[in-house]
Amino acid sequence: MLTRRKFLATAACTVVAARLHAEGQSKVRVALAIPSEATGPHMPVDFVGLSYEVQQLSDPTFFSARNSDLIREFKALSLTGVLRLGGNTSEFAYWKPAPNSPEPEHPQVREAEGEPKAHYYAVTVEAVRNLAEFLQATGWTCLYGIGMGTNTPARAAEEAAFVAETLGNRLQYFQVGNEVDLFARHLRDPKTWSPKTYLEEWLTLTRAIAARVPAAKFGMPDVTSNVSWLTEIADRWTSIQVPPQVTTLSHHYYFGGPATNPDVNIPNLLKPAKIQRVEKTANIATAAASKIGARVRMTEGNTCYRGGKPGVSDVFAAALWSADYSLLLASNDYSGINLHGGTGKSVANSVGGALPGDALLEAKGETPEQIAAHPHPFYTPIATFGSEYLLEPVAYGLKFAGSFSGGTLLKTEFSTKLQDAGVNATAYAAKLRGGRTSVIILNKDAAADLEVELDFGRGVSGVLETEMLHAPAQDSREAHITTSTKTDSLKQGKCSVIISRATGLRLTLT
Ligand code: BDP
Repeated sequence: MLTRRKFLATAACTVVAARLHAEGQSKVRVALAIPSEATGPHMPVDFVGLSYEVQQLSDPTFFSARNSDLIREFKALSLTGVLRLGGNTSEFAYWKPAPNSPEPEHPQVREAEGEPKAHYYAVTVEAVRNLAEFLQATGWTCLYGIGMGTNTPARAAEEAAFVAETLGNRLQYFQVGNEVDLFARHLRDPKTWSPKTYLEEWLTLTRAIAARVPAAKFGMPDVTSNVSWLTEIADRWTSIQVPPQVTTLSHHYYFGGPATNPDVNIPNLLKPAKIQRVEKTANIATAAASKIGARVRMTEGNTCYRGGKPGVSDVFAAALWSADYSLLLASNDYSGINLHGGTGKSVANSVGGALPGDALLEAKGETPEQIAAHPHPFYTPIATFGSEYLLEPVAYGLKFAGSFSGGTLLKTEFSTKLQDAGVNATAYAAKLRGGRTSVIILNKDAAADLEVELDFGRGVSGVLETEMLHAPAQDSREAHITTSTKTDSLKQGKCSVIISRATGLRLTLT
């Protein structure tokens, strides 16, 4: 069982920001020049986020001001984060405005693999009040999910009115419908379901909400990965008379899945090839968003769908993945990212009742104690072990990348240069709020260490502060962020750093 201490970010005074490996192993050298002008996208202060199932609200003590241990972990991840509530279970939640309100009639739905069973959850006044206090205590804001699959306009509007009033300025926007591009599997008629019919329904629900909450803002359509829906929605947008206010176009992203899929493994997760896929999606999504004056957010995602894969989702490789993926999204002008997680029960329910990763561990002969030592769900950024909450490796990667929040990215060709040099590494740079320049280099290579000569430009002087994201190995069940107060001064604007395999390094010029 992992101890809490193992996970804590430690602050130590290390001067060398690297761990060199034994001789005989390869080292790649490359020079990177840092541009002085910040001409890339702005990374908002609330870039970092988490995503939870709406079903999590059925325990009103979870998101509550009294849950101080969870509040501490949220704040350790970010002081200005965004909590998104949604997931498959949001389609099976119903608003219960008073303790004696009867459960409404629910429409008939079909069962489909990987989708929830038709078990309905009440969202209560108490849960929303506690959520408001939780947000206040953490400093986070909220993207609040209201169901579409089995909801009615009247119930949606009533819930939204209470949520808007109770969350106040902690509410960023409402998201109505989760992964609507998959509704044809279980919630709607596959013969008629399309972006067009979705949009018609969405307008009915959101107009009912806007009638009660005139200032309501929305994010949509929260598709799984099919961003052609965003294009089609944006194309239809101009023909809508007085459309509700949409600030964000959203999609989800899971690297692969489910846990039984052998292609979901560490080498594939860290492969440079995924960069093209992410950029292709980003180009389509950002083009659609700019057409309607919105921004794009990746509102739900992680390493492996249906609850994650043990040994991939819950190890240090996931930290390198989340740091890299977050910065790749920021470089592609996303307004933020929400990594999905929560309790084992809520996520198991969201995918039909069980996590395929558990069956995988059982088949491998792991004992119940060994299985319980994994976080449930396997990909969760904040795990629940008994009454303890722990930041998992995937959260450390997000936190590491989140250090650029509020800054403006510098346009660089770093990643191409690094790949040309034959190393699986990426690098990003930003001008932080206050004007300091910061560089993050992620060495995802399993075999090669990296020596980088950084050139900040002639005449640039200063001292470099370093932070290292590391663990003993890519498959370690741990991650650390080590801060060192000071390293070398620049010599003629240059410095040389060594980044061991499976390590992230952040250098900030002070
Ligand atoms: C998404 C769902 C979410 C699930 C997740 C998963 O929105 O509810 O928990 O996938 O499969 O498709 O892990």
